[in-house]
Amino acid sequence: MNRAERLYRFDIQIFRKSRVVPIMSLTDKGYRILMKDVIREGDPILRRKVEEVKFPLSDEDRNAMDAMMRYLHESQDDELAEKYGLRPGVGISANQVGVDRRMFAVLFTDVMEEENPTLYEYKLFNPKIVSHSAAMTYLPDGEGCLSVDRPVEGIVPRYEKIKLKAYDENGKELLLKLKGYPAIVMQHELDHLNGVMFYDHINESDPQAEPKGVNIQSLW
Ligand code: UDB
Ligand code: ZN
Repeated sequence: MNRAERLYRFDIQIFRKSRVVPIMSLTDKGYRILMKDVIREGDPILRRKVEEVKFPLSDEDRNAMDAMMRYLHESQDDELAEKYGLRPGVGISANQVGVDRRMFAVLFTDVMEEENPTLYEYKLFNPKIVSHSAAMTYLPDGEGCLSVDRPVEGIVPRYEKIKLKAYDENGKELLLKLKGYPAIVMQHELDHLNGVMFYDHINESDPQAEPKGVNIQSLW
């Protein structure tokens, strides 16, 4: 092997090595979350209770949250969703992308309001249900999850109304009064932070059975 050949082989080595080093991490500014970043059911990460967020936010926590909200926006843009193979999401929790912080992002309009629907675009930190209705509701078509790659049928009972206390990205306390679809989305995301999956709520012996002894109505 002459000198030129050796250098050539050496260059290839460097090239191959550089290819396996991640260029960017999810907690870096400007990261784009893809489906490969979404943790799927079966991974114990989704079953663990997640850690409180501390204020002021660290750069890592802020960047991760920004990436989560960016995912929701891009996944709801037909062109970008197609280009990057994103599943259109209405909400995403930090532990679904491997970040151990009690925070989630939501982006949706209330499907029940026909004209001028309210936009729910929130980055929420340390969320907590402070009170809820006795009455319950559920999505008639059931729920799905970005972390679940199979259809799961069955009634997922949710509180019809909740009061959610949370903090915004500046550490300011928020009290959200939610009803119907928005309340369902928030409960789904908050469950993730406690290691709970939507199908944990489905009646095992009869998935389409409404729970007994509770005031419950389908959302539509
Ligand atoms: C979702 N999206 O994002 F009514 F334009 C679901 C998935 C699992 C199907 C991607 C969804 O409901 N999109 C939707 C709904 C509409 C109108 C519309 C788009 N999630 C979020 C999630 O898994 N977070 O962890 C599941 C939802 C099921 C009930 C609430 C959250
Ligand atoms: Zn989910």
